[in-house]
Amino acid sequence: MAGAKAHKDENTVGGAATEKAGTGIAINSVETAAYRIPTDFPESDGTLEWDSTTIVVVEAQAAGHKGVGYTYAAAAVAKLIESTLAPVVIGRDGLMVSACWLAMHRAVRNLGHDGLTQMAIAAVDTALWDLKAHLLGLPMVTLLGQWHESVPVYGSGGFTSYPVDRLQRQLAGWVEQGIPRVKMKVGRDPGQDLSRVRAAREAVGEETQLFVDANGAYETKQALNQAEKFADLDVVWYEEPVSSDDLDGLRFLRWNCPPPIEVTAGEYGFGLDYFMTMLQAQAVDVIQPDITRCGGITGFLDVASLCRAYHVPLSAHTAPQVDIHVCACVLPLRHIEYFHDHVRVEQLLFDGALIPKDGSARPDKSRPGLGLELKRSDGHRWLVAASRGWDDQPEGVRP
Ligand code: SMN
Ligand code: MG
Repeated sequence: MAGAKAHKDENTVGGAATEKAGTGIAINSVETAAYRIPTDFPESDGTLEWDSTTIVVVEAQAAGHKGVGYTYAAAAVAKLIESTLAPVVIGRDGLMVSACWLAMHRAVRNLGHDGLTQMAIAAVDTALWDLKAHLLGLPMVTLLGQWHESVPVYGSGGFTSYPVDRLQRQLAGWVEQGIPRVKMKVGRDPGQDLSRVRAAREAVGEETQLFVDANGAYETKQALNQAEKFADLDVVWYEEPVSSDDLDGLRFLRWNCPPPIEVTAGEYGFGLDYFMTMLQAQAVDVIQPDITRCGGITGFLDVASLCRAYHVPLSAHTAPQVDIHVCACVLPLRHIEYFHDHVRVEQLLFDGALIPKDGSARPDKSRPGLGLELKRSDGHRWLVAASRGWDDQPEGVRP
């Protein structure tokens, strides 16, 4: 017995015993900024309405190199990172990302591991993986281990707030860009759903795979009834037909919807236990982890391994510019979501944002890490919160 302070985890790399050990490439700063960017049109789905998107960006530095990561969350996450996560990461070894993840995970024990805390961890973790790739001079796919040359994407938007002509133009636009699968929202006004899906089918033609996402808006039997009508329009993907907390309802629909239709969910998963429970319940045909929610690259790779074990394919939810790289390194990948809001935000804020070609996106191996550089001055007008180190914050942004 090593004494009263002995801790069963003291020898794990996130534990206190090895805190400053390693290569000596110490992380010397973790800075964060939140941007709120208005949408280009009012947006809604089956259960939520919004007119702006908030992204919290992290920049981590070591030995003169910089890594970038982000999450889509409330601006409060920037404060949480500054007060609670940055202090446990600064000074640690920039090559030991898992140790940093574990230290952050432990630091939020009393705040809870789900929700904003896990989104905060995701943003920092992604920045640290990007930093590590920069320190080693490697593209992210080389660092993580690549399975796929490119990742299939699906166009996603089709908001319930869109008039039919806008809905049709958006979905047809993706098809014109060579993307053979598109997703639209349903469930806000169930009486209108069928005619909107029919209009979408007319716009995208017979060859395009058509997905619908109800964001949990339906009751179970109502969802089944809708599915039978959607099947006539060759809908193949039924996302969150009922609440994703209703695993019995999802499983019922999975086995009772007309066979080409796959039932999917998983976007609100923050930790491994959530995904394990959903997989054990056999609730979905395809599971949809969101890398900006489920603990960043470290957490997402764990979820991908679970999917392999359960033989369930994975489709990455939102945040395409991180997904493109990480999902090229994930074997059970089906596709990634090319989500309208995030495509727009990531193009506005980052140099190096990739554009899919012929329905797939290919990681750029000529650039280290994620290949992204934050355009700080372009983002300035949308800044709503920033940490002390941020060099160009407008008056009044810091509390
Ligand atoms: C979604 C994504 C991001 C914000 C709101 C809703 C959605 C999806 O459920 O799967 O695209
Ligand atoms: Mg969804």
